[in-house]
This record gives sequence, C-alpha cells and structure tokens, in this order.
Amino acid sequence: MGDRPNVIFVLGGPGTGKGTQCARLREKFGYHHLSAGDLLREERSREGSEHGELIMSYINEGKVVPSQITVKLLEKAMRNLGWEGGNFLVDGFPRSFENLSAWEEVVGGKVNVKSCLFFDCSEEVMEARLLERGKTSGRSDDNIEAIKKRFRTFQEETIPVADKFMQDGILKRLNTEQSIEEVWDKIHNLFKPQVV
Ligand code: UP5
Ligand code: MG
Repeated sequence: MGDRPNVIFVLGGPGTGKGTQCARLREKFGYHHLSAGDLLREERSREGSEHGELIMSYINEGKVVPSQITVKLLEKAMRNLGWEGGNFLVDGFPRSFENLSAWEEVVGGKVNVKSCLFFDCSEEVMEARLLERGKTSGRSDDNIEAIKKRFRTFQEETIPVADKFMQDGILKRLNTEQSIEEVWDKIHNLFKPQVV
C-alpha cells in the first residue's frame, strides 16, 4: 500500500483570497490545488453532466451543493493528479457539517488531513473584491444579491466547521485584508521549510 495523500483544507468567506493564495502555494511548493467551486463549475458546464442544472441553481443561491456530488469530484480529481503521497490544498471545502461527514465517510480514512487554513476578512472587504471581480469574471454569483446569500451560508454553515477544526487544534487563522503580497508573506512563512 502506498502513502496516504496529505490534505490541507483552505476555508474562508467568499473573496478572502483562497484561490489567489492557493495558486501561489502551488507554484512555490508544488501542492496540487483543488478548488471545490471550480470543480463544480466545470461539472456544471460539462456536456452530458447529470447534475448541471442542480449545481447552477445551488451556486446562484449561494447554497452548499449536495455533498455526494462534491466529494465524488474531489476524490476523482485527487486520483487523476496522483493519489499516493500527493500533497493537496482543498480550497472552499468542507463548507458544512454535511460536507465534512460525507468526506469522512468516502475518503476520511484514506487521507491525512494535516490542517485547515482559515482566511479572515470583513464583509466590506470581501464585497468590494467580489464586485470588482464581477465586472469581468463572468461568475453568475458575483453580484450583490448572490454575494449576500453567500455571506449568510458562510456564517451559518461554514463558520461552525471552522470552529470544530479549532477545537481539534488544526485551524490556522490568518487575516487576509492586506494586499496580496502581504498576505502571501504570512502564508509563505507558515509553509516554508524549517531552517533548523
Ligand atoms: N483578491 C484576492 N486577494 C486579495 C488581496 N489580498 N487584496 C486585494 N484583492 C485580492 O479572490 C477574489 C478577488 O479578490 C479576486 O479578484 C482577487 O484578485 C482579489 P479569490 O482568490 O478568487 O478569492 P476566493 O476566496 O477564492 O473567492 P471565491 O469567490 O472563489 O470564494 P467562494 O468561497 O465564494 O467561491 P467558491 O468557488 O469556493 O464557491 C462558489 C459556490 O460554489 C459556493 O457559494 C457554493 O454554492 C458552491 N460550492 C459548494 O456548494 N460546495 C463546495 O464545496 C464548494 C463550492
Ligand atoms: Mg475561489
């Protein structure tokens, strides 16, 4: 039997910079980066997808897509990228207790969850970033109505998962209101190999 993959969850409200900083970690430290939201958006647009419409309606309402769909996409992507001994950043998941229990049921015992990075930002900052991005992103949920719904789901469903990870002693919390470079400096310091 090969080595179990290592997983770091990356959580934080919409627009806190999860995708931006994970892309840098991928480049600098060779992590595989899986954005659950990107996988769902790809599945939504895939020809012949049986869940396309359902995914679209959940995303537009800022709601958490049924877990078995997301977990299946994550596991498949991990296997495609190289399961054994792989190092994965799982961005934007688990966003609810239902997500977490589905993950534990399907992949829980087969992977090492090392930690959860948690990005913290005020709603004012998140909203400004998302509205700015919405001018060009083409994302159907980058408009003020959907953004408010995403904030609400984050408060009600995702914060309790982060609280659980804190109790488990695996949450690493970072304020991400500063510039991309300043946030990256903090993250880089967390990840860079110990020199001693
Ligand atoms: N930006 C980033 N960092 C900045 C900084 N430090 N200073 C200034 N600007 C900064 O960044 C967002 C924007 O801000 C960009 O323009 C960036 O340049 C700028 P990004 O890195 O994209 O932030 P991120 O946290 O990744 O924001 P995202 O919008 O992707 O967060 P969400 O968590 O809302 O989106 P996600 O794609 O994860 O999920 C979308 C929807 O999919 C969910 O609402 C849900 O309906 C569904 N979903 C599920 O149901 N289940 C899942 O498991 C995952 C998603
Ligand atoms: Mg993202």
